Amino acid sequence: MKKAIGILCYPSVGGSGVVATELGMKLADRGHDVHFITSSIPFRLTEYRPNITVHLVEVNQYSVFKYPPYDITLASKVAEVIDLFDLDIIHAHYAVPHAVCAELGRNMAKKKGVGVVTTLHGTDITVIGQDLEMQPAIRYGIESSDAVTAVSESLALETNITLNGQYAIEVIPNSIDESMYYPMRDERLKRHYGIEPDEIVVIHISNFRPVKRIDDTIAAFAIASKDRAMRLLLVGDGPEMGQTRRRAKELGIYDKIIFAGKQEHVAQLLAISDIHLLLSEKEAFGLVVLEAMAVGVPSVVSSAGGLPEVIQDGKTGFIVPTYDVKTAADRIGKLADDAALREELAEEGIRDTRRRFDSNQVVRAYELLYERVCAQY
Ligand code: GMT
Repeated sequence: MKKAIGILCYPSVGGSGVVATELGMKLADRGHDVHFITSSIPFRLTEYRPNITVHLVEVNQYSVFKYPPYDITLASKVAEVIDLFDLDIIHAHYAVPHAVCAELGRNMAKKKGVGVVTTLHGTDITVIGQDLEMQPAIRYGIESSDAVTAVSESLALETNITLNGQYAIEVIPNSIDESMYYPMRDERLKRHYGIEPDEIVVIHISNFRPVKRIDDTIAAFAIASKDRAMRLLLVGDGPEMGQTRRRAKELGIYDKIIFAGKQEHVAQLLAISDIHLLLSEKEAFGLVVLEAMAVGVPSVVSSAGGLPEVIQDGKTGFIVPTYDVKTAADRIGKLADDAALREELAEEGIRDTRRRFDSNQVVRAYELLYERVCAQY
């Protein structure tokens, strides 16, 4: 049945924002009324849909407050949107602050019986969850939600371990926009970056936070590229960028690296790549691995978090122990030397993306969850 759904998410670049926005667009395509309640227009909301409304949370900077009251303003906006648009459900992406604000907002609203669904994306548990000061807020966000989902089994398990809880967390994996990420190979961009036709391109895409272990990426590439014609395409920017450049110089591989900077659309960059690399120490899902897989680029990933739920070792890519730079280099070399193996893994990856991460199946899973939650009221 058609529902009015409020979505709380981080609108800026990042997997959780992408997942939430694309879910909202798919829900709108299926006839639901979707209301994004965020600090700015979600960057992936590129197409107009009459049944999507964005409600901006504008925080006033009163001189009496030392800190701008963002969370309270968000909760207040949630209450306003519930009453104005007769919302049935609020879907909060991240326990903190969004699930907490969703709960506060529904209590402030005049309309009662609004459901709250929370999706955990990782950082709220694996990073913020380690902060004991924040644990009561995370627990509150989870416990006050009518249903909680996690993007991987690993995250669901880690949530219960971290919070010492026994929460029933349903796993609904991430999916991608299949109209943006599909099997493609387009060598034209190579010329722009000065890449020779016979050079193997290894790509890493991230927000360059310490959790992504860029040092390991650089070190593994340095070993693998020693006697091979290879380039490393680094896409993204963040706090580790300075250290990455320094390390690349120390290892003598600076000239083999292309720094593409922060990019919103990475499909074209994946289309000139042969191997994708993600050696994070924590990763709830790794949306970029799925994007690479959909385009037809096999990944070498660490065994952290939910990555082994996305990649099947030896079948759709390679999984190496976290922090094991030598094994990562070995797998990169193996793929670099064997075009047929790359092709085999890529083909199986494309099939697996369609089999296990089909966006229609994922949206249907959320719809069924909304039905169940609404039936409680
Ligand atoms: O990876 C990040 O640092 C960004 C973060 C986010 O908020 O987008 O990503 C998290 O959510 C993504 C979407 O569910 C997952 O694919 C990422 O694995 C997860 N990041 C971590 O767990 C570190």
